[in-house]
Amino acid sequence: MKRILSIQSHVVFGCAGNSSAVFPMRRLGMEVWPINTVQFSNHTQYAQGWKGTVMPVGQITELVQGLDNIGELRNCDAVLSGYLGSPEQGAEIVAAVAKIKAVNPQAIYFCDPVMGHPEKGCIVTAGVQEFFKTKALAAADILAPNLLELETLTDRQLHNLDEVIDACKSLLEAGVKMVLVKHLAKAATNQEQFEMLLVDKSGSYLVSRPLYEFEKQPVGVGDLISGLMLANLQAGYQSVEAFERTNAAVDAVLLETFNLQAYELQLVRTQDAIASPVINDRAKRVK
Ligand code: PXL
Repeated sequence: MKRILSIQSHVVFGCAGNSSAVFPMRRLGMEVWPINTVQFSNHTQYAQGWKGTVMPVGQITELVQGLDNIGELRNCDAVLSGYLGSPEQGAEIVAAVAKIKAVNPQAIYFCDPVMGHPEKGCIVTAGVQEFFKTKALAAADILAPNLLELETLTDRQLHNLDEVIDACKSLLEAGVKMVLVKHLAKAATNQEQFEMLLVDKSGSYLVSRPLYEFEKQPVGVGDLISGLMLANLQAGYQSVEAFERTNAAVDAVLLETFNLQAYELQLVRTQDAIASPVINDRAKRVK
């Protein structure tokens, strides 16, 4: 049994942050310890807005101290972070990672650098970007940016796959062991498909899945991708197979969501596909 400390947002209704990633990770057999960075009624992309609060500074540190007091910190195999409510929470996460690695050197830090998409309504507080570019980058074993986040992390403009691979390699040179680009967007090789890229020391790999014509694109897909990738890795799958399984599971969730014309991800209805995905698209080695 692997244990994952998952530090990201909580929404009461629907799927984003922990509310998107925790159930799928558990369905893959992980023991998940959620810490919530915010508690919102719903994700921030509803036209009607949202209610709720950012968790106070100090709470992550306090909860991690509590886990240490009961002797559980050394049992933590991985830390996953996503949507942050404040840059101070970022510093607390990096300190928690250091504390965990001191008692379990095998533990890894999977960082999804959620930077927001103001034009889409994904609002992330000022200062969080800077945290990811500096402290998170130095501490992360695995990074899972989308294209925009990768551009910000590397201070580069990325127009095509070669440039994206180069940018990922620059992160590997900085000490990150694996980079998963959750969405290649304008740098994709086929604009009719949804493409993701995995770069690690074994090479660079592309997977694709169909694009569904949603009226309103569901939120929390990136959080689902990161959670599934980490859980599949922790379950013992090699990086490329974990990547293929993640892609296939996300496709199953999105297809069901699309077929039901739903706005929120249909995770419960697709739980069997999450646990045992049917892989139609094998990863293609691109470098
Ligand atoms: O999926 C990113 C995300 C996470 N958490 C919250 C969000 C969003 C995107 O809008 O609102 C609360």
